[in-house]
Amino acid sequence: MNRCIIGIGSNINPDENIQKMLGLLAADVRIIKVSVMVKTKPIGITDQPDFTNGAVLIETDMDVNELKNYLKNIEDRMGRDRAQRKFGPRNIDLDIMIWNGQVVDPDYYTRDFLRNSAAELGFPE
Ligand code: PH2
Ligand code: MG
Repeated sequence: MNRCIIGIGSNINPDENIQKMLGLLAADVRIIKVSVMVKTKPIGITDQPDFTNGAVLIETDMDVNELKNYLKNIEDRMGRDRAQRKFGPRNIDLDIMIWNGQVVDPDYYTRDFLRNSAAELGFPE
């Protein structure tokens, strides 16, 4: 069994989209804990709505690549527009941040909200 902390971001109908995403996720992995969601100022492209960011701790039998593809599939099912700019608005963004106790997303080191969410979910041990 693998343990993973997934970073969550949204700046298009965030409350609705994050709830919907958690419902989809719960069908396929074991959700252990969801962090609080916080409002954050947009990084990169600043001329866009504020983000809601948080994270979720899960357990899954999927390996890291399977989970990556699975999360992409959730983003697609939720109608994420991949024509948007890299740092532009998104209705849901899911990034594997911690995999079995290892940081795998470099944004962890530069974004306070990611470190805060991970800490709330017990990382580092
Ligand atoms: N994600 C981005 C670009 N900018 N800004 C905030 N506040 N939160 C994000 O999750 C975020 C962002 C693309 O990865
Ligand atoms: Mg992201």
